Amino acid sequence: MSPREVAITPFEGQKPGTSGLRKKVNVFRQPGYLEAFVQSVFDTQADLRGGTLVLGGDGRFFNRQAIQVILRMAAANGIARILVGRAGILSTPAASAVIRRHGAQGGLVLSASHNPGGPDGDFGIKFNVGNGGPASESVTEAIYQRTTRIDRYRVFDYHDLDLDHVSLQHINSMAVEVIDPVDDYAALLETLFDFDAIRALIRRPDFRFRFDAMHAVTGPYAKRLLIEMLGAPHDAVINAEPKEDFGGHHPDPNPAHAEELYRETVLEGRLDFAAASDGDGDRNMILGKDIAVSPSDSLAVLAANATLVPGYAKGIAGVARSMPTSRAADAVAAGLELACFETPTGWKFFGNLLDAGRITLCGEESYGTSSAHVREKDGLWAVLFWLNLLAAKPGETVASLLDAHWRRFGRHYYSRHDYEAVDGKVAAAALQRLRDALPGLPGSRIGELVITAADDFAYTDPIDRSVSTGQGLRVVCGEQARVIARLSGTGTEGATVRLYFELFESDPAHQHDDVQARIAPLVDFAERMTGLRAASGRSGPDVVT
Ligand code: VG1
Ligand code: CO
Repeated sequence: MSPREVAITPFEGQKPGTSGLRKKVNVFRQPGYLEAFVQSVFDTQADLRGGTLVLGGDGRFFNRQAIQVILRMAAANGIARILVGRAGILSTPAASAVIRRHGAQGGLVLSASHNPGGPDGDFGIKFNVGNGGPASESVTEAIYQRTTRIDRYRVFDYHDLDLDHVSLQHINSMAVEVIDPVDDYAALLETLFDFDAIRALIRRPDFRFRFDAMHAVTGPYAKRLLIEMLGAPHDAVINAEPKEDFGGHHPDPNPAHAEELYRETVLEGRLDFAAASDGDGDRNMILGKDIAVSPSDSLAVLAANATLVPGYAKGIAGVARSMPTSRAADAVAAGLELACFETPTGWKFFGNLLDAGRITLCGEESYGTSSAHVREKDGLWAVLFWLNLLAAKPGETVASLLDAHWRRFGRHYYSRHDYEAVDGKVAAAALQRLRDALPGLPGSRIGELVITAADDFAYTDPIDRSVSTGQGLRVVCGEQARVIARLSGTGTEGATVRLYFELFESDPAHQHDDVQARIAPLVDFAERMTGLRAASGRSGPDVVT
């Protein structure tokens, strides 16, 4: 059998954003669109030829069709072996684990994460490299450059493979191994946590616990880990059936989209511990009775208590957080004399630090936390970590753990305000107003707070010295506060403006105030500087987390 070459012309805008190429399903269904991007990956990533590629996705609409196309193209492009998750399923952290465990040269992860799915929803594709993590900016840029010149793709004419059973099949000489999507991942997590202690906690009748898989990819993973391996009751995992359209919801684990779980746990106090994960299983939301854990605080708490967990008992090398993530982790790093790094938004920026052993834990304010066990953020890992902490500290609750943490390290009040689907020009102009004002801001005040620095964040990778500019506007009031503004790089409609607010409080007597009330002066300042609400005709943000 010889491959067929199909002539195509380049598609505009195949530039990966914060996390891969994300577009409306309709865009991806244009003839040749998916193929043009995938061929650009194969054309630029020479070590895939003769190598192993991992393939799977979050199960959203178009996942199965895309996988069949990629299999036929991979065979035509000289890939020797493909590991594909059964039914085309691999959560993002599981894909990372599989790449690492099987020494693959890379992986294609099909997901638009928390973006809605279905025929009118979003689809996405991301290339991960041999360390299991998202490709660096230089790699995605090379892929993008190739998409602007692509003139053909290579494919075998071959029937669809049966992906619903673990099996070994072939397309020409390429081996296609359909693997259990959970096995490698579950085996890896078992090496990190004290499963016996967690089992004992989960079985306690007074420990009311629930995990919401949001009809997304984590259902099978949560069932295996939480129910089969850790003995949780069957009804502890809800919405466990992955659906192509996520049941019509945003599979986004935050108080706005996991509304019911939030109400029952935080507002009504009917559960002691609740958690949710996103479309592709890399995000996590942690809730306790009467309290929601801010993702920035979650990273800080995990870092401060890591040695209680077997996988980290020997201590952690350091922590990293994305720039907009609150400096709660920095406070822990300073207190425990750990290295601490600030990177741009997006998991790809943690890869070099993890590979070099400079950090063990890392996280983002967007409900993402993980460690050196994989090169992606990992939702269920964070859930097991919290459960392990609670198991290791009998008598403590989520609320008491946070309380003790704030007393020791201070509290960073934190909130993110998203303005979604704003007209692109309006959004750009609003950010430009702030950007223009930055040089004049140091020395001026926001109420009592004095602005000490204001800039457009640029990052020099400490390992490979690569430079990334334009990573978000930040206004800093010493250790006291920050206001940050940036444009989302994952949306598919108009522009999403993210405003981030952080305020430090060291006095335990004032660590239990209303978050929005405390940051209100910062919110007013952001509006004065950007004019975003006025220009976009909005009375407030679409989503507050
Ligand atoms: C968002 C988050 C960022 C995260 C990215 C991918 O990006 O802010 O922290 O890494 O999504 O996460 P942006 O550019 O829209 O702000 V996921 O779970 O959507 O792959
Ligand atoms: Co995700």
